[in-house]
Amino acid sequence: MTTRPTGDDLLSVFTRADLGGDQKLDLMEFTMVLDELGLAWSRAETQDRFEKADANLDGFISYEEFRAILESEGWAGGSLPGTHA
Ligand SMILES: [Ca+2]
Repeated sequence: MTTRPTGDDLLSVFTRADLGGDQKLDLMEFTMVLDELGLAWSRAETQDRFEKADANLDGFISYEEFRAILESEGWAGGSLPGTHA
């Protein structure tokens, strides 16, 4: 059954990956999120996305930044790749 990610799902994924519980993701945590979402990126691509997502350049991805990068790439709101079954 295909379920499309809602904001709550994204928050859930974000919270699970946020091992430090500080409401932001470092590069390692961000990589875990991508893995959980079934997005297979190379390390270089992941780093590139991370740097793009980090809008305020503090070295971490906040939930807002996380949402923004997912939306900009078209994953939030129901267009995750369907191949991850
Ligand atoms: Ca940031």
